[in-house]
Amino acid sequence: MAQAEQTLQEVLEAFDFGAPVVGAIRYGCGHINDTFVVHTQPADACCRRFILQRMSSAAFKRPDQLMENIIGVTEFLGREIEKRGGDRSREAMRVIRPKSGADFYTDSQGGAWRLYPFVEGTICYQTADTPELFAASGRAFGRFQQLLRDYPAETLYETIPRFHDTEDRLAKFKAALAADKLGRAKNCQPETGFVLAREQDCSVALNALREGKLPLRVTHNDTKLNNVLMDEATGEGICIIDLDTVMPGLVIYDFGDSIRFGANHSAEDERDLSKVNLDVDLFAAYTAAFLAGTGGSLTDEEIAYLPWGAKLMTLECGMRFLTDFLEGDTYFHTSRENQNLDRCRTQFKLVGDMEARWAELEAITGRYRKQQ
Ligand code: ADP
Ligand code: GN1
Ligand code: MG
Repeated sequence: MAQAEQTLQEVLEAFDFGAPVVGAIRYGCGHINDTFVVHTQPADACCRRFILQRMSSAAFKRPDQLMENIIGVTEFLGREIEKRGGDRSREAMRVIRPKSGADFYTDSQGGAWRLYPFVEGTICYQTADTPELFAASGRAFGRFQQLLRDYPAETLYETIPRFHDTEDRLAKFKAALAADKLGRAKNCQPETGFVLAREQDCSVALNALREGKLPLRVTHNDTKLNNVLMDEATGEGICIIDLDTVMPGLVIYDFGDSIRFGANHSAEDERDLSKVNLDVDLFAAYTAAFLAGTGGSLTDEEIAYLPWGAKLMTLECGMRFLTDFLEGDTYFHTSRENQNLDRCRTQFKLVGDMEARWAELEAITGRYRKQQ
């Protein structure tokens, strides 16, 4: 039994669920945290559900700082949503503190746990089957960006230092390749060559930031389709979840990571690469919706760099999967052999597609520049 299951009973007792707990089971498709859904049975109402998570100690070294960020951000979002006449209980996450009153619970093994209400009446999709669905996620992530526009960025901790620093990701990949501690480098030579041929690319966004062309904003940094809950009734993206990496970043990262994950019709670990193809119509649908969601607040330079956001997030993520493969699959959850290598291959296939269709991507985003 995994460690998380072993300590579950202790953790359940640390929180007040307001009704007897009738079960807790693993939930969702996240790669990072251990997520459980907890069912409770109030005496005079239907079952109430909660999301209980053990935060990944591999990813997050300071759960205290992480939770301070999340509490600050969720409370801020709740107030902004209320100001706009929204329903904060469905549109914003809410942290439920343990009985101790602390921000999270630390179990006897040192694991850090947090609790949220389950946002009912929503669906979490793993692939964007229609442009409408993908557009709805884009509006939601764009709106998220807008809602946090005035968040005091200087109060946010960097929960994972240099998270989207692609130059640093490249350096970490090279170090893992040189160490090759499991002898796996021989199994990924084409992928290694793919990265090394694109070393210069890894500096494009960072150079633009250093040159003052792209501003730092408060960004989500992990804008996968399965990090937005869609309203079952309306199909709109209502609640952005997985706030672990809300930090100062570039808006092109948020745009790009959504494209990486969602602008194709295959799973991230698909083994048949003939099924992995960039869908430019989905790219176009997302672009329009994301920019509308941000309220037209992006600068022309930011819009110009959107295709780079897509390519860099995809290249970077592929490099991260490859690094984890070389290091023995210690960061991303895996459920089968070579899964991280398969994930890396889908990412690089998509990077290749983006390169081949670069002019089309630039033409799509270029339409939204104010100065033509
Ligand atoms: P990870 O960092 O591991 O991806 P997430 O915070 O994204 O963890 O949670 C994993 C999954 O759990 C999500 O993709 C979603 O399906 C589900 N989930 C998380 N929070 C909620 C919530 N408050 N209400 C409903 N479902 C949720
Ligand atoms: C992880 O937490 P999750 O599963 O939404 C990862 C992202 C990667 C993604 C790849 C904190 O996202 O950065 O892009 O997997 N999150 C963290 O699917 O590392
Ligand atoms: Mg997630």
